[in-house]
Amino acid sequence: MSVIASSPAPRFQLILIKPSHYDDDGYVIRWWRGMIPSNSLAALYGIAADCAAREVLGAGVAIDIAVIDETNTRVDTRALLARLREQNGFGLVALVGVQSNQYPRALDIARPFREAGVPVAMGGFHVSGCLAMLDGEAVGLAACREMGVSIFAGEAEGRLDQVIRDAAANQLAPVYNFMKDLPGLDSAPTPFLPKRYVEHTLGLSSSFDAGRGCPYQCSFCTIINVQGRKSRFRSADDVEQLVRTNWAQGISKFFITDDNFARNREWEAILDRLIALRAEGIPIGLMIQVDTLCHKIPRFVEKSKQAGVTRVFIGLENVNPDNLVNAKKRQNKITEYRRMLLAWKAQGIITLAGYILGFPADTPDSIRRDIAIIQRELPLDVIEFFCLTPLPGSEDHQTLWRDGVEMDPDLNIYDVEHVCTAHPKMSKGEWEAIYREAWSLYYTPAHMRTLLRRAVATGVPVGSLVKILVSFATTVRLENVHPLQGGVLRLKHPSERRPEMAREGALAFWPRFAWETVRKHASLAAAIVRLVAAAVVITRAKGSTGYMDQALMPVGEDGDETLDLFTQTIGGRASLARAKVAARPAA
Ligand code: B12
Ligand code: SF4
Repeated sequence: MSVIASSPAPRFQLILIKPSHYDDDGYVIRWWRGMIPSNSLAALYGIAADCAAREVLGAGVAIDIAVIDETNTRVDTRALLARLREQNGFGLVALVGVQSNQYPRALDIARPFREAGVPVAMGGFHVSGCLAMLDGEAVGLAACREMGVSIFAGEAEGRLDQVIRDAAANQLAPVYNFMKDLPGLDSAPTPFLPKRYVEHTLGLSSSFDAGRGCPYQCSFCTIINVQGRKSRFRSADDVEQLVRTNWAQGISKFFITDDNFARNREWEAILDRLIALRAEGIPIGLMIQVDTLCHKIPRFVEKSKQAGVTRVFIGLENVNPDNLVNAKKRQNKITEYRRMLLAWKAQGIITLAGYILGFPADTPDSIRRDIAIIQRELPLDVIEFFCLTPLPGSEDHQTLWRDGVEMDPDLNIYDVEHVCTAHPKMSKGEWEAIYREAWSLYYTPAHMRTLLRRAVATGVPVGSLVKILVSFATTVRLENVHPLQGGVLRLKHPSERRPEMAREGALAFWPRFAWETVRKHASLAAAIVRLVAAAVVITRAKGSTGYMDQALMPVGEDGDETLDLFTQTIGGRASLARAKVAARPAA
């Protein structure tokens, strides 16, 4: 938090809070160190710092900006209220990047501020998605109106001035709706967080979105309905400037958060600029997110490597084409999966894939079969499982809502780790059980050894892979949260329990918390020792660089037609047949 200088004129206190959400026991998910910094906070900070520099409240009226990411910092309401009181309540609490699962927590954070008469505004995917797809009341938006929390739908670039001025005049509008007017990003303030905030996450990396929007139409996706399907992008000049600003504070590792960087129309200019900056000596390291056809874009994979990409997240989602068609994810061609993954492997880049469980054709047995096929036949390093969830803002949610189909009323569990609606073939219990089982099916000690062998053979950095495997193999089992919500050393406080759940006494809470912490860390230490030992043995083994298995085999001329990937499902056979027809030379 910035220090308030004593001054006779009140200074506007802009408090940016990114809420976390509650775990299954009702406690806020918070860590000593988070895994990944919040890009929503970085985006808002960049825009707010620009407002402060331009003195949008008038010449000489200072704006102090405080940043709190609740996943790694406790929201000390009392201290924040005292700070606001010192400035005669001149300020705004901005609840930033609030997702549906964070909405109940965001309201709980807002309550004491509203009771004290402090202006509060909320933005992010929940309110934007609801206003884009629903009637302006659903889901739960009435709670904001009742509490006097202002709803901001759309993007803050070019609009935060107005919100700050309205808050300063204590005249926030109940709703700001810019959903039909998404801003261009060229020359917009770029995401930025001062180092003192970035240090609350591991690995000193920051983030930026080089663009927004995706051309595809996946029915479970909220992004296209909030950020649109047209590619809006930052210029290479803006990206260079943000890299330099970060490097000035010693940060050169970035997560580019575009949901599909391969469809950012400026990808090549941006990568070329990053390549030039690396040549200058800035040790840029990048993680990007792409689609399964990215390898078909000439030069994309190679330039990604040259620009410093070390990890790539791919929206694989499923290996059963029937499920992909059902989700309108027709662009995912399973016949291309191996080519795409091998293209990244050829560059020594770690591949991570999102995999959704609970599509209509899924059953516990089909999921077990598909995971085994992936292990055997796809050269993929890391997989993350999610439950198919009707996220507010998605077409799936809109359809169920319109049809009056029952969905769980507790938004706190819309975190893609919980089951929120019925499935045609699995009971809720079966679905929940196979979600948990999937993690242990994939991350077996034997398969992790195979992944390490493949890494040694393909030049993937083994140390980095070990770190990721530790997190993905243990977080669900030990912490009961998804690795994307994970961190180091879980922190809890009795006062941070969901108000709907009984507050525990100190004597019950602290001894149990201490014992849980010791138990979990002993188990974590054992997992680390096992994996590191396996990595050392495998790296030193004679002939390790020549390791080969089914997954690493080059795609055959026959398109691998005997693989289980294609023979085990009707859709798989049909996909292969279609791919063969497409590959046939024209008569
Ligand atoms: C990067 C990312 C992450 C990162 C970092 C989190 C972050 N928010 O930066 C990581 C990997 C940690 C992550 C984790 C998760 N994520 Co995520 N993530 C994203 C992603 C790809 C980009 C976020 C981003 O930077 N967007 C760009 C910023 C600038 O947009 P924005 O946040 O909407 O903010 C703009 C406006 O909304 C507005 N605004 C926002 N707040 C405010 C406040 C005020 C007062 C005002 C005026 C304006 C304003 O102005 C901003 C600038 O224009 C989004 C998808 C997307 N395209 O946004 C998913 C997304 C936000 N994530 C999602 C989910 C579900 C999760 C997880 C729950 C998954 C899981 N189980 O682990 C966790 C939750 C962890 C957490 N604590 O946040 C969902 C949320 C859907 C929903 N309706 O709730 C999304 C939309 C993806 C999806 N599947 O649909 N995520
Ligand atoms: S490819 Fe990804 S971002 Fe694009 S529509 Fe599908 S899920 Fe959404």
